[in-house]
Amino acid sequence: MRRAAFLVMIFAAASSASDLNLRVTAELSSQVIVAPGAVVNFEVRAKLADADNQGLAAILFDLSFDGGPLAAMNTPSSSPMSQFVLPVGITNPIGFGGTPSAGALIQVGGLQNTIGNSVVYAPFPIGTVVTDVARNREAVIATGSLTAPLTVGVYAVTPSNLIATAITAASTGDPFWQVQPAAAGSIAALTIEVAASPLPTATIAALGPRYLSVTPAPGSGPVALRLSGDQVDPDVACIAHYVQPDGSLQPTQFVQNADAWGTIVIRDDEVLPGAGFRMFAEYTGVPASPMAAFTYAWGDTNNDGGVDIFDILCVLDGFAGVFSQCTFHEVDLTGAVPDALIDIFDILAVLDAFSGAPYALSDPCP
Ligand SMILES: [Ca+2]
Ligand SMILES: [Ca+2]
Repeated sequence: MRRAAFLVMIFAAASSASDLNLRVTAELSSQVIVAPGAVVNFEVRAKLADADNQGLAAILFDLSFDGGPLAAMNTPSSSPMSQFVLPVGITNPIGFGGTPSAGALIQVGGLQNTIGNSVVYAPFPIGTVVTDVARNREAVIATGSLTAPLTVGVYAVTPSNLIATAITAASTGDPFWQVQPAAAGSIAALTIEVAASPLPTATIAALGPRYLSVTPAPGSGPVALRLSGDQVDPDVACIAHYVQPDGSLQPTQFVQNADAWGTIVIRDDEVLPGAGFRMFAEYTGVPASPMAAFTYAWGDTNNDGGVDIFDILCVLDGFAGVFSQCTFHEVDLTGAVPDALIDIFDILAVLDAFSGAPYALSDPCP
C-alpha cells in the first residue's frame, strides 16, 4: 500500500475538487429486511458530485459490519472497474476486494494507470485509463455478499476512510493523466434489519431495454406491487407507481392474490433503458423489502454491455419473426409505451443507438 498511497499524493494536484458520494446498497436500497442467516448481496456505489472532472482515477475505502466478519469483496472482471485491478491498475497485495482485518475490510478498491506506466518500466500498473468512471452516473465500485446474523435486530455495513482522486477536466493523458483529490461527500451505510419472518418479496427482472417483469412470492397476497425508480438517477427518481393487471403503471394500487398476479410483464412509458428500478410488494400498505433490477442499456438488445452489429442483427431477426438470439421483449424498443410489435422503427432505434444517439422516447421525470 505504501506505493499506492505515494502515487495518490504525488499526482494529486491541489486544485478545485469534486466530492465523491458513496453509498452501500442491497437491491438498490440503503435499507433491507431479511430473515436470520440470509445471504445478502450488496454493492458499494459511487458518484462524483459534479462533472468538473473526467471521472475516478483512484478509490479506496474501508468497510465494517456490526453483524459479523466481512469476507473480501469480489474482484471486478469487466470494465471500467477492472482497470483498477492489479496489474492493470494497482491494489493492495491481498487484492481489490480489501484486506480482511479484525472482521472488517481495509482499503477495498484500487488505482488506474494514470501515470502512463508501461511494462518496460515496471510490471504494474500497465492498463489503459478509462475516463468518466462515476461521473454523471453512479458506478458500482465493488460487489460482495455477507451472511445476516441469526439474532433479530438492526445492523449496518458502514464505509469509512475514503480516499479518492479524479482525473482533472483539462488532462489529456499525454504523457500522463493529472488527478485531483476527491473529498468524501455524502457517505451512506447499508442498514440490514433481521426479522424473524419478513414479508414475502416480489421478484423483478429486466426483460430488455424497455420491459420489466414482476412475480410476487407464490402463495402470498392480497398484494399490491409498487415500482420505484432508483433514487439517485434523476431520469427515474420520481417514479413511484403501481403495477396493473394489464402491465401498465398507475397511481392507484391494484390488489389481488399473488397467484392471480402470476408473472406480469410491465409495459409503460416509465420503463426507461439503462435505469434501476425497485419493486415493493405491499400488504395492506406495508411494504416488503424491495427487489431491484436494471433495464438493458438503450439499443443493447443482447445485454452484453455495448451496441454493435449483433444488436442490429438481433432486431433484424425479430423483424423476420426469429427470436433465437434475442427475445421479443429485448428487441421491441420504440414508442413512448413500447408498441408490442417489431417493425422498422425498432430497427431504426438500434441504428440510432449504434450511432450514439441517446434514448428520447419518453421522459417521466422531466
Ligand atoms: Ca449488445
Ligand atoms: Ca416496436
